[in-house]
Amino acid sequence: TSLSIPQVPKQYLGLLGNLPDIDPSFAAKSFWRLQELYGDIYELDLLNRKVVIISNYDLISDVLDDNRYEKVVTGPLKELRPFVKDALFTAFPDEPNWHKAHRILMPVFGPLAVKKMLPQMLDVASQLILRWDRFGPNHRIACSDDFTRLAFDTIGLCAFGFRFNDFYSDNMHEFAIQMTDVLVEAGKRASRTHMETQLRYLAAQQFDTDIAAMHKLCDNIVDERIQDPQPDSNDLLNVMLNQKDPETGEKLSKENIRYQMATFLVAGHETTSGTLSFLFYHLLHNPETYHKAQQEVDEILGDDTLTINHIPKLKYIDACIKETLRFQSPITAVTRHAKTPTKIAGKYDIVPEKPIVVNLKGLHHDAKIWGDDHDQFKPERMLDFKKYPAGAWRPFGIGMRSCIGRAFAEQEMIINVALILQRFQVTMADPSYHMELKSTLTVKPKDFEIKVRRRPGKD
Ligand code: MNH
Repeated sequence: TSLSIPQVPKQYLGLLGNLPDIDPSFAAKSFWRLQELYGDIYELDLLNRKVVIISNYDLISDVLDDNRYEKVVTGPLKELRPFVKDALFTAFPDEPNWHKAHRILMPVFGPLAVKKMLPQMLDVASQLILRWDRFGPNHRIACSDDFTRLAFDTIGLCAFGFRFNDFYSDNMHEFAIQMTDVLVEAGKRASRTHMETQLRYLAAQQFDTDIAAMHKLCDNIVDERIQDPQPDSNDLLNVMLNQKDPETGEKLSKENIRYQMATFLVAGHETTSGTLSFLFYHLLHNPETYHKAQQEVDEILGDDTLTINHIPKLKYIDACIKETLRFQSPITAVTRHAKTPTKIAGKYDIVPEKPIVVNLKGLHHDAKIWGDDHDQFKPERMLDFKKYPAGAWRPFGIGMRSCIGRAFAEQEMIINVALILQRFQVTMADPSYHMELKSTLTVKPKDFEIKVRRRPGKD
């Protein structure tokens, strides 16, 4: 037996497919709304492609299987390819450069290698602390902006020894602004017809100019490193320039290194900064969790300087990060397709031509897994993480194409939360703030502001 996948009804005689149902600047929100209307599996006709959206654990856990499904680069990711081509995130499954870069880069993103990056991470973290300290207790801090500076500068320094110095100017580095514009445009293109994209030629021109400028900055960093090698540095750029792929004996090309660099900045900065913003939002809305997190920092860290040995002991903060990523994953979906015709979860026929959008919000709010309190922020549930089935928590994606930067991001987030709680009492700038989401491919809280006051005795 086989169940059929409900097709979302089309308006306007079907001429526009389901495009009228999708908000081009925030497609994920439309997917969530349609889940409420049409259930945990439905099909959309986006004119240039038909996609199936799946939104519960039963269906999604089937699609985790790398043997039967693989990543499909479509929608916004495909639109990003002019910028990042066949680098890790946007490579098609059969592109040789994915395998090559994966083999070369996996070791440098492993837990051991990431531990060695602690000094650079602390360097940037201390810039954030200093900046907030100088602002004093009355300044309204645009949370997402400062966490974006933090994430951007951290990758720049750890990955290529480059200082964007975002904390030293009022405006974000032009690279960050160009990148946001490109991400937003790529998101819109995914829910528009090709003709409409071409008609909006000013946006198209801006897209190309932004990409050229960002490529130039990456190329300059690479050229500088070739002219002035840093043999003692442990950064990713050295590895990318010098390491040979164990299988082919080849190195990455200069052009490919540029795309990898751009990818680390895209994949690493919005996700990490969005998560940190959400995390502080939740802590401030649930004062008992704030209190517990701060107590943990006082017990484990006290007034000491943070070292690598403190990190595994910060278990409650780790649980807060995990719960934040469950509650609202900054990357809202990953896309797969069947390698050969199969049945999703043994029930729904699916062909390779149809991309399957894995709705992570649906997975992370499946009441069958997370309980009736899935809509509450409860880090406690993450202290005993193993009690949930494998695949129930997937904010870093699935299988062989899951996040290569996970250990990096987790270390960066945990140390920054600890250092902020150690030094400051954080409050909401506007206690009546009501969270709205903003989407630039990844989602983050819109216009969320905080105030920080130095805790007594912490100087
Ligand atoms: Mn990351 C892939 C989430 C931080 C670099 N990342 C993914 C995917 C998710 C994801 C989900 C899978 C996408 C897909 O299947 O289409 N990443 C995150 C989250 C955080 C994060 C939630 C932080 C929080 N990621 C980072 C950081 C870096 C990074 C930091 C780099 C410094 N991520 C990547 C790369 C990939 C990826 C590279 C693509 C991996 C591959 O396909 O081989």
